[in-house]
Amino acid sequence: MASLSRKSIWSDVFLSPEDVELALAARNFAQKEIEPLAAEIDRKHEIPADLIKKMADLGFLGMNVEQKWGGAEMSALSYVTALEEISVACASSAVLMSVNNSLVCAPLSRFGSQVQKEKYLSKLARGEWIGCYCLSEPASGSDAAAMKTRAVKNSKGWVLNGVKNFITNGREANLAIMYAMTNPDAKHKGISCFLVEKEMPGYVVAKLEEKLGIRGSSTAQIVLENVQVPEENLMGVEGEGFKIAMNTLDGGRIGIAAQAVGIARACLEEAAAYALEREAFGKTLSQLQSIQNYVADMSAKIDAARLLIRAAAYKKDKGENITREAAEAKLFAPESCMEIAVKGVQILGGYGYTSDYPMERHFRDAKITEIYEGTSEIQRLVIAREIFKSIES
Ligand code: COS
Repeated sequence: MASLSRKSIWSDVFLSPEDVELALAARNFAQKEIEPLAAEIDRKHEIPADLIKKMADLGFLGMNVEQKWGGAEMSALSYVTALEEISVACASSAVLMSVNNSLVCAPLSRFGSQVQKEKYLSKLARGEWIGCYCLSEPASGSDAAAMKTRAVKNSKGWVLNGVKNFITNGREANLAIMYAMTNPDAKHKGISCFLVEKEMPGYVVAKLEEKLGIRGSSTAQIVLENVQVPEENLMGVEGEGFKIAMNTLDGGRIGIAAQAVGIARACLEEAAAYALEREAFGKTLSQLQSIQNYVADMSAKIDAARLLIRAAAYKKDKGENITREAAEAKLFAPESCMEIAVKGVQILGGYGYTSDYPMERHFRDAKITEIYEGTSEIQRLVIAREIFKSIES
């Protein structure tokens, strides 16, 4: 693979000195330990277990969890800053980190009982266990409340049956945050949330998806066949699972937005380095106005996306509701990322279309950020609803 003399193009705006230190440490780790493996991770469709362990040892898998539960107890702002750096190196490693932090440790920290935290949170925060988040199904993605998975009460707790689709970390996960209908007549108010262990009989990782991008990250179909879940593994209140799911996704969405900024930054850094080296018409590409225009647009969009993310993280750290801010970041960063990846490939021309350079991987990785944890269409719906709600109230 060809290599370019890239420089990091980032911003420390709104970061504390500790956050800057963290960003530099995350970058140093990502450049030394992750980036050299990124092409192989993509090709082999697997993140090496010892790399996951290294991420865990640095505290990257439980960044916001309290120290007493084995976490790094850092802010949301620190989390999105570190995640951006990991994403520049490898989007697959970044999504494993994002899901474990935002979609698994976060709801357990917020809604889990003392017993549930004692049993699961420390293992997950330390990265001894990996978690996954099971909301989508074969026939329900955006319309999450239309799920068919059922949980029926019996003398020992709950019996779960159903199929969950597109589950990130599904191959590695030891614990699933699992949503199921406990009262189908009540629609979204009949959804509850369960903690389901991979080792519980009837929990089957049925299929691994072949994907366009983030190929190192596993995406599984999980089938539940009469899985007996103990009563104490109901998380939160029965019937409040949908609210847990939505609240969790508010936090998750700023993580995916940070992943999109990281991928976009990789595109910009590589395209700019290439444009400084490559000559055409007796000049370097960097001296051609069309290329300058592309680079300028890429940079402005990355900076704007990052500001949306940091604004949402800042509000989250103050304990405020971030439904609109998270949806705006999750809308703007991924759509910008996709545009930037298209421009990145264009600047490298034929080389951008081959695996000689990492650009084609970034291009493939970019697309999913517009889809998972709520499509761009869903983010627009959420933003518009929040705007009208704020005017009406
Ligand atoms: N935080 C807390 N509660 C929320 C919430 C949030 N961000 N968003 C909605 N709710 C609550 C509502 O307040 C409402 O509560 P009440 O019943 O007490 O009024 C309830 O949840 C239902 O909300 P709503 O009527 O908005 O639900 P809808 O079915 O119309 O749709 C959308 C909600 C479309 C926004 C939701 O289904 C969604 O986000 N879909 C995308 C799911 C997704 O991201 N999937 C990706 C897979 S997970 S990787």
